[in-house]
Amino acid sequence: MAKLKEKLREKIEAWRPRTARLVKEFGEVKVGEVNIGQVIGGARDVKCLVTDISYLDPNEGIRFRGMTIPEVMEKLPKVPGSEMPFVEGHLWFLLTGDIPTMEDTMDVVAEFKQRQQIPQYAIDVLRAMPRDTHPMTMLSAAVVAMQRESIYVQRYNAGMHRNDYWDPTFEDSMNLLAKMPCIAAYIFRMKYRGDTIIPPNPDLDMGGNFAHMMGVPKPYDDVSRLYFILHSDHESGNVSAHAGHLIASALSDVYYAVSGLINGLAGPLHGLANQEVLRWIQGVMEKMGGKIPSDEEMRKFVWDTLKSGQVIPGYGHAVLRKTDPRYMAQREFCLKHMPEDPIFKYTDMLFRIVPPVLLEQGKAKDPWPNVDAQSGVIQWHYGVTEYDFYTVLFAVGRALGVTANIIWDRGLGYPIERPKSVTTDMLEAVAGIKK
Ligand code: AMX
Repeated sequence: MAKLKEKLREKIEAWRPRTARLVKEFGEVKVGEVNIGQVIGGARDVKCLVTDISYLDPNEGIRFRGMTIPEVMEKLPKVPGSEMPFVEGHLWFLLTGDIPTMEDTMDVVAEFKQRQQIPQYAIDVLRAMPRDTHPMTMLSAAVVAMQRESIYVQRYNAGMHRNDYWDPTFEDSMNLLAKMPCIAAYIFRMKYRGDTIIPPNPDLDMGGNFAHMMGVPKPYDDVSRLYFILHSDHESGNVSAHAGHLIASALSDVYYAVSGLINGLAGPLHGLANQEVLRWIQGVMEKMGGKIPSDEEMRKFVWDTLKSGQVIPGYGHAVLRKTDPRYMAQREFCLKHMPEDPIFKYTDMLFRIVPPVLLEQGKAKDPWPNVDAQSGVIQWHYGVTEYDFYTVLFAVGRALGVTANIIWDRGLGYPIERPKSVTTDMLEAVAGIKK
C-alpha cells in the first residue's frame, strides 16, 4: 500500500498550489449566475462543486479521470481468465488519475484482503435488526457502527496538522472499502439465503470474492466487477456523492460520510430506481401473462404509468441528455451473455418505446434510459431476484468514488460546505412581485 499512498502524496502535494492559487488570485472571478428556477429547483446546473475524479458531460455521459467507460474498461488491468478489470485497479485510477500496472493493482488487492474482516460488533448490529429491515438500512447501520474504528478521529484528537488529514482519511477509506462487499454479502446471505454465511476466499480479488460470498457462480464475478466500476462515481452533485462530500466537509470521518451517502442513495429518485425498474417491468409481465407485448400494448402500459402520476423508473436524468453510457455498457453485457432472457427482452423493448412517449408527454428533459434501467435485469438473470438488494450493490460501488473524493477534499483542504438560503419573500422581491 505504501505504493498507492506514496503516489497519492506526490499527486496531492503537486496539486495543492493550483487550488490555492485559484482561491487566492482568482477568487472573485465569476463562474456563472443563478436564477430563481435553480434556487427553487434543486440547484440544477449551479456550478459550485469541484472534483477532478469524474466529469459528467450532458451529451456524452461520464468520464472517469478524462476517460470514457469503454476506454477505462480496455485500459485497466484485467483479472486473469475474466473479461472485466480489477475493481482495485479502478480505485488506483480514480485516486491517482494514472492507469495502474498489474503490480500496482495487486498491491491494492493484497491490502483489501488484509483489511476485509468485519468486526463482530458490526455483525451483532446486523443480527439485532428485524430481518425484514431494508438492506440499505442494514448497510448504513453497519457502516456507521464501525465509526469507532476511525483512525482519522484518533489522529485528529491527537492534534494532527491539517495538511495530513488526507492520510488517515485514506486509511479509513481503505479499511471501509475492503469491508463493504463483505458486509453486503453478509446481509444478502443472512436475509435471503436462510442465514447461510459464506466466508471470504483470500485468493480472490474484490469482485471475485464478492460473487463467492454471495454464493453466485461465474460470470457473476464479472457482473460484480462491472457493477462496482460503473457505479463508482458520477461527478459530485448527485445526491449520494454530494451527501458524502457534504458530511465529510464538516471533518466528519468517512464512516459517517459513507453511511450518509447510503441513506441518500436509498431514495426512489436516485439509487432505489433500480429496484423500482424491476418491480415495474414485472408488473407489465404479469399483466401480459408473460408474453412479449405488442408495441401498442407496451406504449399503453407506459402511458398508464404516466397518467397515474408516476415516473417511468430508469428513465430521465438531472444532467444527462442522452442514453447513459453505463446503461449501454450493461446492455452490451446482456447482448453477449443473456440475449434470450425474457426480462432483458422487455427492457430492450422499453428502450424503443419509452423515449418517444416521454418526448410526446413533453415533461422530462431527458427521455433516455439511465444506469438503473438495466442493472436489476442482470442481477435477476443470475439468480439475485431480491430486488430490495440491488441498491446495496450500487452503494458498494459508489463508496469507491465518494471516498476517493473525500481523500482529495482533505488533501486540498476544501472547507466546510455552506451554501446560502433565502426566503420566499426575498425571491419575490428579486422577481419584482409587488404585494
Ligand atoms: N418519467 C416521468 N416523468 C419524468 C421522468 C420519468 N422518467 N423524468 C422526469 N420526469 C418529469 C419530472 O417528474 C418533472 O415533472 P414535474 O415538472 O411535473 O415535476 C419533469 O419531467 C422535469 O424533470 P427533469 O428536469 O427532466 O428531471 P429532474 O432533474 O427533475 O429529475 C430524475 C431527474 C432522475 C429524478 C427523473 O428523471 C426521474 O424521476 N426519473 C425516474 C427515476 C429514476 O430513474 N431515477 C434514477 C436516476 C439515476 C440515478 O440517480 N440512479
